[in-house]
Amino acid sequence: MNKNVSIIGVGMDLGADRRGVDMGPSAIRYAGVVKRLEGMGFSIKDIGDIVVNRPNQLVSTDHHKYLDQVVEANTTLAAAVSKEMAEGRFPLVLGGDHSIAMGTIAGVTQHVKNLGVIWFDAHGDLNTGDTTPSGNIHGMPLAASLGLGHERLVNIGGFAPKIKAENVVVLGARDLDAGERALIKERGIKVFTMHEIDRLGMARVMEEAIAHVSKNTDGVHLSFDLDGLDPHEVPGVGTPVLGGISYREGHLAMEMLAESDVLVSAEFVEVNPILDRENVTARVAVAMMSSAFGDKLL
Ligand code: NNH
Ligand code: MN
Ligand code: MN
Ligand code: MN
Repeated sequence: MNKNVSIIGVGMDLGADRRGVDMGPSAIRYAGVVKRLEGMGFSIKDIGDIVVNRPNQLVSTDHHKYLDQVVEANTTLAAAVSKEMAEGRFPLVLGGDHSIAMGTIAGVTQHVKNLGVIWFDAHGDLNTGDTTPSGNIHGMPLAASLGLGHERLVNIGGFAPKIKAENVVVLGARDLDAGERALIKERGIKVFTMHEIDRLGMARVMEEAIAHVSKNTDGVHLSFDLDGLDPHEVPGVGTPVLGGISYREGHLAMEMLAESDVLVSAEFVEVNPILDRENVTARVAVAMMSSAFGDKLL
């Protein structure tokens, strides 16, 4: 893996229902991400946080809450990610709510034409303005990256679509909305729900997932929503869903990804320090990162 890593923070929570994930980048830095990765031999450049314009009053309407702010932040993020990659560095993006995946993927796909994506999440994030039950844009970034939904979201970075349905794997899903299920079937998106993880075991699931996202692609992006893990292990997430991936399973999944050496970019999102205890969610995020980056016990 590329030993030069750029950390990019995005202190945004406007895509989510509950405030607080805007502090995620600080919590993850406080949990020692830079030291941990440096200790593994990586050269880290922390570019700081992307500026996010927050309205002074949090009121919002319609099917795409805070659309202007979300588009603006993601446009800035896409440019920052693209710039770091142009300098030959691996972008590691710290969220922020999951809407920032639109910007990350828009930046990465300026350099990697056929990008595979592992979407680690309790949710599908496959809603559009027509299917969203909440109006929260963090439930839409995977759809938008596939070219589906509001044209302003779809065209972040100035082009669309970013990725193909056949190059995506969703891992850990256990809370899918009706419109998302329909889309998964219609587009044939590969989803390993908790059922498959229980039934086949994480090792087998990851073998299949890695094979799927590596086939016909030039690199793989890891989009890691902390709520994919079980809320007993990571309480600091805004939309916890019981029955998630255990720490051990998540850790194994990341180790297998590291062994496969396919990652070109990664993001860790939805850490909410307000809902957390003793920063454990951010600390788990750092542990998952170090495994994904090839940390070994021996
Ligand atoms: N599917 C729901 C929605 O669209 C919840 C999405 N929440 C997430 N996604 N945290 O990862 O609002
Ligand atoms: Mn998500
Ligand atoms: Mn989620
Ligand atoms: Mn292990």
